[in-house]
Amino acid sequence: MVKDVLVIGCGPSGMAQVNALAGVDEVNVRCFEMNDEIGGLWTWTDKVGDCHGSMYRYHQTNGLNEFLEFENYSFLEHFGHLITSYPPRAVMLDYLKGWTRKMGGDRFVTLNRKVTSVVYDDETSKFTVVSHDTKTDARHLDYFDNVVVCNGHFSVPNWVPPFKGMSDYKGMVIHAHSFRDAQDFQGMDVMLVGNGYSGEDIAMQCVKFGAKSATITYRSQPAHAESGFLDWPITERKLPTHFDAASGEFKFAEGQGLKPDAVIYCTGYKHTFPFLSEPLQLRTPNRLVPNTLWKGIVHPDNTKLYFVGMPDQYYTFTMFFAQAIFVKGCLEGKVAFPSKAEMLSDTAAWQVKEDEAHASGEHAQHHQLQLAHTNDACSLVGYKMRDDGDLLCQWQDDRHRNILKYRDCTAPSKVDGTVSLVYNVPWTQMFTDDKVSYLAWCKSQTQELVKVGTITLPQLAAPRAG
Ligand code: NA7
Repeated sequence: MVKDVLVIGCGPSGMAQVNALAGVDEVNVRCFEMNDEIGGLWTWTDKVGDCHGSMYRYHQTNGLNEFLEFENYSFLEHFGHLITSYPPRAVMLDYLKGWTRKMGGDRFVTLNRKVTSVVYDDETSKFTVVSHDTKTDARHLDYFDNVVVCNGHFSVPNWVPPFKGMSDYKGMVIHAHSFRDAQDFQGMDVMLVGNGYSGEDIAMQCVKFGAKSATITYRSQPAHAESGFLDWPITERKLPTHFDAASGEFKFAEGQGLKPDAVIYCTGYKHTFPFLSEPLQLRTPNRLVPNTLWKGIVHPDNTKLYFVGMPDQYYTFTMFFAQAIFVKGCLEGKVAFPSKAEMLSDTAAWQVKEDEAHASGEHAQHHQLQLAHTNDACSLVGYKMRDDGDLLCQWQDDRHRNILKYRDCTAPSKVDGTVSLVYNVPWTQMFTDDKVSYLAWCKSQTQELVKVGTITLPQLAAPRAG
């Protein structure tokens, strides 16, 4: 019997799922995406507030793109020439869209369609799904045998309690979710709360585009104690203790107070599924092995409900595709689901391993755990995710060596062995995110390298970049 399957969201996870299911005869797949284009996190809007995206202008990827590259779709196949390892956001979006066109997943997507309710009916064994057309507000009612949740988890800010006295602070206060353009902070002293990847990158963006200084405040430990930010006016300090209205300063346990013009909370995001009915909810912090989900994917109370892209991430695109292949296997009846108790105990055992990896303090143990956990699922359907441990270690080493220069580094492709280009403008001086001029330069540079015999490239079909 053909199964009606709904994929919710068409960011990289949803794309992976529709692509994995394209051409599967037993499945009639549809995907509802509330945006007016596919790409999720990789799309950009200047809208703030009640919107899904958390992307900011001028963002260049902050992980080596070689560990994002799909085994069945090289960058070379897409662009027709080499690119750099940390391209502008729009270039990655172009690649993702090209992959989805090639795989045929795009034909299942309905844009401007926001899912507002998903309820499971025990009598019919189907999900009742209510969705709205965001342009016309027309309401739709559909029934599905299976649902795959791919709505991402970098949209809803994890606001933390304000500092004591903060209500007297008169400067700008936003969460990273609403950070759109570093140029808005020119001439300002900025304080960041939280020193994860957002805190680090938003601080660097602000200073690069003209902020006077950035102070990254941390709760647990400094992230850049060894290498620092060289001569850039970026410092890391332990969180302030309170805001002092009399002096207009945030006060710290040690050292001088700080009078920032703006405070940006970079305190992470919350997994949120407002459209799922209570029995279908997933409640988890952002961790490598999410709470309760069997193999990081299957809801233990309803094995017809899957989540793709929910773990905290070292691996991203390739992991989403691996998870999507596992879901495909579930839909094809290849996976025998154990009892709920067995599923929960399997998840708990993986979480113990995750805790051990955290305790070790070794970066490599985290991504090794993610690889092992994903491949544990994939082994049930005869698939294996590529091991990019060496690239992940290189990326971390490059960052530690020089946080301002890691985006100028190169790496070999695991798919076709080609080595990425060094861009003619270093990241510290790149003030545009223009895709067209970036790709034009990459194309002419590749042609030049071929002409002088520095490289040879495999014979290619016409590129699919759009
Ligand atoms: P992350 O990686 O979740 O980082 C959140 C940061 O916020 C981290 O430094 C936390 O400190 C800090 N935090 C959390 N709660 C508080 C409170 N109450 N007070 C102060 N600081 C706090 O989010 P990002 O947005 O940086 O990165 C998003 C994803 O990008 C990330 O998950 C990766 O997958 C890539 P902690 O270290 O926990 O003490």
